Amino acid sequence: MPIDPTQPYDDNNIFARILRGELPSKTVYEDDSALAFHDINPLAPVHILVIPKGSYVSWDDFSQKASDAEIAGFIRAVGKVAREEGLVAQGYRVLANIGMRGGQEVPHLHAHIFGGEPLGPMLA
Ligand code: DGP
Repeated sequence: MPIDPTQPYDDNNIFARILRGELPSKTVYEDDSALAFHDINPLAPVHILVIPKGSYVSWDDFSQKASDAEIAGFIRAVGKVAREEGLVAQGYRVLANIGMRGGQEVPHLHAHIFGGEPLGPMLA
């Protein structure tokens, strides 16, 4: 069920609970500003989610309220994960769903990284 991206941040959303260590995840990368882990329902051979550690509902929320350092940290983390997964030479996709028409289901900003095979026009 897609979320309303204008809702207040829900401290008990799944990714907030993963960040607090209350739920398990297959972590592939972590630094001060971001956490990356395998998607529970992969849509490509490589399907990783990267989330900022700050409490932001969506890309819209993040782009308005996050500090420049948080934004830079998140973007750099996405690039670093893709490099570390060996995706750069063959290419990959970064995607963020936002709100109802975007099909966003988890109300904590996340970037999907897809790779490992030729990708069709849309994923997620
Ligand atoms: P989106 O539609 O952009 O909000 O995508 C949410 C993604 O999150 C979806 O691909 C499945 C994934 N997901 C949902 N719950 C969990 C979870 O508990 N663990 C992990 N690793 N991924 C999850």
